[in-house]
Amino acid sequence: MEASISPISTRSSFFALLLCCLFAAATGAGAKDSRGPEFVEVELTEEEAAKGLSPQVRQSSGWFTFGSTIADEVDGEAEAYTALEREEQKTGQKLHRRDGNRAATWARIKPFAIDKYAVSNTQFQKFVRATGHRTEAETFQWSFVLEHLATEDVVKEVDGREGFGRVKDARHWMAVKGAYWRRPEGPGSSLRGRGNHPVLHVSYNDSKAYCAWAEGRRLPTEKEWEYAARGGLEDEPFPWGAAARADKCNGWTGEFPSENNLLDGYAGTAPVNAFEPNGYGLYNMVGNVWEWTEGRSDKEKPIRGGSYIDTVDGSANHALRVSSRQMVSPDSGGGNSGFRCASGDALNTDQREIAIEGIDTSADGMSQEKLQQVIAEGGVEGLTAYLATQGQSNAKVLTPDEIRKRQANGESILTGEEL
Ligand SMILES: [Ca+2]
Ligand SMILES: [Ca+2]
Repeated sequence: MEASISPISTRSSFFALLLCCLFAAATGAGAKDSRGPEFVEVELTEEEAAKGLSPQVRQSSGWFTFGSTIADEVDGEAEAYTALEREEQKTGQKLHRRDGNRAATWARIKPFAIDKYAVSNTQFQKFVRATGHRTEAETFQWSFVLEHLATEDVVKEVDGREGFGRVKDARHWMAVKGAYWRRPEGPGSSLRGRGNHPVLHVSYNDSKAYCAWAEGRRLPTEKEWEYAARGGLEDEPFPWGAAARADKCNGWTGEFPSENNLLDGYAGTAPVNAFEPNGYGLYNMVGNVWEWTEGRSDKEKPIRGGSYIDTVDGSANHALRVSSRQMVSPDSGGGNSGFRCASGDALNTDQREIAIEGIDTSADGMSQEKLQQVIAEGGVEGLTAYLATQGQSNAKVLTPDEIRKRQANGESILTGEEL
């Protein structure tokens, strides 16, 4: 699959161009406060080791591309996400998003740490034993299971008179009575041989409960998750780079949903430490299981990274990209939803995103290195001041508030007309 950038034809495209240039330069030499491969593995404390928690990697601070600048998602526009949202508001119809990418912004990250692995069944079991936690799937007494992984008996039950049936627009997902983390494919299934596989059927609320027990841990914000998933690469679609390699992570290979040719070795989940880690030493950021992240709305929470039913090229279900996202209700969960924890005091919300519009990148003093240095040193204020001194009267730096306002109004931050 080709990753393409929109042709440069409008003022807004300058913005896209600038982002791409900046991002391409971000790992370059001489960039103060830019991120590089600066991460360290944190040693577990005695308490953490006793709880069997995942080792973590500590990330240094830096700036990065938050969201997708890749323009091949829907109708060739990087603004696909906001455009779709607008359309949904108008029509009241939920539109399919192959990759719910959001328009890219230049985002700052403060130091935080994140688990190397998704939380495994063995780890979750420790938590349940210690706390008696009852997951939401247990409270509801059913959960979603992929037909391909279920036994004939379970399929019969689902489609029978007493059965709960299937998801209307995704009939491969069955509502299976008695499916929960310990019985991932419903009655008759077990965790045998899957202690080191990611826990499944956990909701946002269940994940939060685990983090609370883990003490000092919490869910990563979307920004943290994406920063970590990128593994030090700037504006690449995958944690390993640009190539849509189906053998690099656990997705679906073969004709979905009937055939899985096991090109990546797994029809369902893989162990949490399967496949090569990314540049930050993190495993399975894309693929295997969707991972819960923290978001601002109480009604919906973001999940990231896709799962074993998704594909690197987006040919079936979601695209397994670092920018892919879905918003789902916090009590949802199923046979492909899991999580990993983060820690750190500075909750990296989207408070400090920066966008620039109307800039003439061909002018003097607008080189990628220079602008990056200015942003790194002075943030929004520094950049605004610098652009003014350079005679860039058309350029406008959007503050986080302005970006949010526009997004709330359904406007794309890439195509603002009022400037
Ligand atoms: Ca697979
Ligand atoms: Ca994952």
